[in-house]
Amino acid sequence: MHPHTNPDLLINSRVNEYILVHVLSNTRLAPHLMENVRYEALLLNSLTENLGNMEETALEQKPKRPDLNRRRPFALWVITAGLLFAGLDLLYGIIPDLRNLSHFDPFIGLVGCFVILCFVSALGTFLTQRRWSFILSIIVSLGFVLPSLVVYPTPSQFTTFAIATSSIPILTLVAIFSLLSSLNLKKGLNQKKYLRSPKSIGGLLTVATLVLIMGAIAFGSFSPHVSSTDSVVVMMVPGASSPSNPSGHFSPMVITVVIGVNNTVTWVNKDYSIHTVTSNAGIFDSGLLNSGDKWSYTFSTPGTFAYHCAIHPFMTGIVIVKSSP
Ligand SMILES: [Cu+2]
Repeated sequence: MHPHTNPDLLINSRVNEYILVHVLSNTRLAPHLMENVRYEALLLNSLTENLGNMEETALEQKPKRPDLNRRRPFALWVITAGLLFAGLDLLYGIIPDLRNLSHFDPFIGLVGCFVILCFVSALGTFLTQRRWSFILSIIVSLGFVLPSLVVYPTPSQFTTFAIATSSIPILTLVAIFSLLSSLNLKKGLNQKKYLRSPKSIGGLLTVATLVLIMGAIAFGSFSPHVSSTDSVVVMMVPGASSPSNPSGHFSPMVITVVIGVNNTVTWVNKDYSIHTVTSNAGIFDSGLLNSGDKWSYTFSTPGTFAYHCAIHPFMTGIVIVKSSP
C-alpha cells in the first residue's frame, strides 16, 4: 500500500514537504538518494494541491439556497394576499353579528361561507399552485365583485363602504391574476414577466389598485356625512334580525313627515346585524347597512311609503309623507 493514500499523510503533506526540503538542504546524500527524496517531495506537493482543489470544488457545488429554488411568482402573492385580505375584511364586517348570533341568519351564513371560500382558495393557490385553486379564486372573487357592484354602498354607510371599496378592487385584481395564471399554468408562471416579477406591468397594476383604494376610502371618510339635525331618524333596534324581537325592528315603525319641513328620513343601524331599507314599491333602496351605518332619503312626493329589510322581510316600516302646509 502506498503510504500517501493515508488521508492524515495527505493533510500533513505540506509539513512533510517543508521538513524534506530542510533535510535536503542540510544533509549530504548520495545523488541517487537525492533524486528519490526530490521525487517524494514533488509527489507530496501535487497531492496537496489536488486535495485543495477538491475542497474548493466541493464548496462551489453546494446546492443553492432552497428558498431561491422554491421562489413563488409575484402573481401567487397577489392572489393569496388579496383573498386573505378580502376574507378578513368580510369577517370584520360580520364579527358583531357572530358575537350576538341568537338564531341562524341566512345572510350572515352566506357571508361566512364566502369568508371560508376566500381562505381555502388563498391557501390552495399558495400551496398547491393547481388549476382548481386558480379557478376557485376566479369564482370566489367574481362572486363577490359582481353582486357588490349592484348594491354599492354610499360613503354614509361607512363600514360597509370601506369594506366594499377595498375588497372590490382587490378581488378584481385577484380575478385578473388568477385568470392569467391559469391560462399560463402549463408553460409555467415564471415564463411571463407580469406574473413572475413585481417590476412589471403586473406590479404596476397592483400598486395602482392600492393607491386607488386608499384614495377612495380617504374620500369617503372626508365626504360630508348625513347630518341628522334636520331629519327624522328611524333606528334598526338591537336584536332586529330576530323575528320575535321584543323591541321590534324599525323604530318608530310608522313615521309622518311633511315636505319642506322634515322630509329627509335617516335610518341608523343600531343592531349588530346587517340590514337594508328597501321600498316595497321599488322607489328607494339603501343597500346593505352594517352595524353603525346611516342612510338617508328625502321624500318629495306625498303618499304612504311602505318598506322592509331585504335580508329580514319580517322587518317592516311605513313613512307617511304629507304635502307642505
Ligand atoms: Cu334586516
